[in-house]
Amino acid sequence: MATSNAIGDTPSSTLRRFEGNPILTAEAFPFPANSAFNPAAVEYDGTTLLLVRVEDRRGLSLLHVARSPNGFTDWKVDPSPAFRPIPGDHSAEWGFEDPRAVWVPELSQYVITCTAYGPGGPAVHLSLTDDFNTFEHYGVVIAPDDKNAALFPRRIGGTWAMLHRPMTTSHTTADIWISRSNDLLSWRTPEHVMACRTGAWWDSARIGTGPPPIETDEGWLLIYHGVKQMVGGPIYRVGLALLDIDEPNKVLRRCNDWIFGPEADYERSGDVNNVVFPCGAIVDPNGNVRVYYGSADTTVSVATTSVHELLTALG
Ligand code: BMA
Repeated sequence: MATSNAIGDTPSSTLRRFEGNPILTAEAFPFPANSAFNPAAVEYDGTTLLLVRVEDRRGLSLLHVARSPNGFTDWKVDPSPAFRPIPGDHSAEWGFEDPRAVWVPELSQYVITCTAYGPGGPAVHLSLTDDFNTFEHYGVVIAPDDKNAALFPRRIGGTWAMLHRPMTTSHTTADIWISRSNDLLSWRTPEHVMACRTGAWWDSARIGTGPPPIETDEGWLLIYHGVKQMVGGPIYRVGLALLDIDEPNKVLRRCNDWIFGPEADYERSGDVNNVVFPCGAIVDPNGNVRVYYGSADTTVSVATTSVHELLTALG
């Protein structure tokens, strides 16, 4: 599938935009929607399956399944949403946002982490499924304010581990932390993993995990978003780090430069300008990677790379 060398992409760019971007817009969904963005991505039943955040015309977000035979084109969306706001359930009264999904071989299930949004603030919500039709909802597993949660695909040192982004009023920045659990339900006190950088850096205001970490021979590859606060508003870009395979609270390497940022019109301009926000990555058996991301909080886009290129970028 052709990836573009327009908009500044070159063969040596670490991530290259698909020339058919954006791949999904609000019009694809079977109800009046405002926007479709920030999707989880997995391989399911021979298709690429995205769990897309779709904002309805009340302003509330739900999660909706879209499937493609090749991961780039011919998207078909399910007739009704997979997750929708729950009237009377305060934790998700305003909907579900920014899912990440990962296949967990030990459970023979996909684990979905997303933000449940309600009057208490954004919180980490966890669900299991093996068919994206019926879901076992564990509900809110980490209290507000917390978001950008992504589970590692296997136990590490005997326990489940999840990256997430707690926010406290006493901290002005927002960093990546890790929590551990024996049952995916009760999570221990978080340990700090990686901080925002300071001052003029591109990731100085906030950082958060993107897709679930990717296991490699050199460590866990972490694709993350970083935010710089500008006079004209924030800019969301994408960076890379490598976490120790056995002690994923340890950062082995971190790219100084961002590897991807808003350049195309559909990333520069939308409901929120200047945002690329990856939540899903699919690695094929040859190590090719498709990164699915929200563009300007309005549409879904995809860019390609490989595990080798990502590790090379990390130096
Ligand atoms: C973050 C999240 C994302 C969104 C991003 C840019 O805080 O809410 O859903 O894509 O801001 O607006």
